[in-house]
Amino acid sequence: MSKVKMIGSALKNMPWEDRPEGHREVLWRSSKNPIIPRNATSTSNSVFNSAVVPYKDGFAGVFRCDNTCRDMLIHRGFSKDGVNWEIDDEPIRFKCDDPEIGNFVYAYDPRVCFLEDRYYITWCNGYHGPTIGVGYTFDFETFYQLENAFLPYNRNGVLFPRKINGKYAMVSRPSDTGHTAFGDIFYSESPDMVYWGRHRHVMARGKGWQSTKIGAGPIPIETTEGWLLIYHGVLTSCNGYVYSMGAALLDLDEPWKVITRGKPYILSPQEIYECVGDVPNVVFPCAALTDPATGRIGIYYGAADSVTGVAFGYVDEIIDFIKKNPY
Ligand code: BMA
Repeated sequence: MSKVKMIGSALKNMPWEDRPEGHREVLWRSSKNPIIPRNATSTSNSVFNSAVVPYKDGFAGVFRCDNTCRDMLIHRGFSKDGVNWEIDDEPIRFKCDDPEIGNFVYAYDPRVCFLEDRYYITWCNGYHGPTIGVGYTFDFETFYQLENAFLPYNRNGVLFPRKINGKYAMVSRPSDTGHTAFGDIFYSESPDMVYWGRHRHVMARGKGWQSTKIGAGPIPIETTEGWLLIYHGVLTSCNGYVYSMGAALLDLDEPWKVITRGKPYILSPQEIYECVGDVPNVVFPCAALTDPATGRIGIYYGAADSVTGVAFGYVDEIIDFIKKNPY
């Protein structure tokens, strides 16, 4: 087993369940899945593809709640244990200096990244089509919106949790207006969180479960061997798209350079709540909690565009798995 370690503070209180006896795969699901039901707020049709972070003595989150009008909105929530969540009935509204940007159209698939002194939120933001919205909060009470990071069309904008070579860093997936049938992951950097450039290609879609398109999932996890990137990959089956999750290791200083990428998925839709819902056969990771002291990782993912689940694993086992099964 490798001696890989995650960088960061211990998180003793993160949710955890030991690997069930006889379970052979690299990740295992919480026995409490789905931890968030589709009707977690009074108006939600579905709560999925959502982001959580440690906050004060518990956890905070930004949740994708599509409502019963089928508007796509993001809501705030808090939890003591990372499993039982209180999610606001009202969506987050960002304060924005420029009404052209602040004019709300839709928001989905949020990620939350603690960086320097605040919690940045990125999401798929409606602005003449989907692009990457960027905002921040200090306290999960007041939310501020910045410029969109990119021109439309783009999705799955995911920040790195520290500057790299003195610049803010983000991966994203250039897309199209609809249910994009292609897509690779690119890296971009910014001096100020407003202007993004020096774009670099990171990974192309591949074979099998990741043959149609790929997109970054949780905030990349810094380890002694590189950035652990958990991402989703899509297969086009005769019955439509199938969303699974996989992992890759990126160079710490030049994250557009892939060190290792796993050929098999690490989790695919197999449980009933992942296979049956508004969009069947989807596991879509958007966040991870980590405890560097024990190597534990909890991956939060949307299931079948309806509910939210969590899966557990160990960082060294995930990295060993992708090294032993390289792309
Ligand atoms: C993608 C995004 C995700 C969704 C997935 C499956 O294009 O819209 O929000 O989970 O499709 O429907």
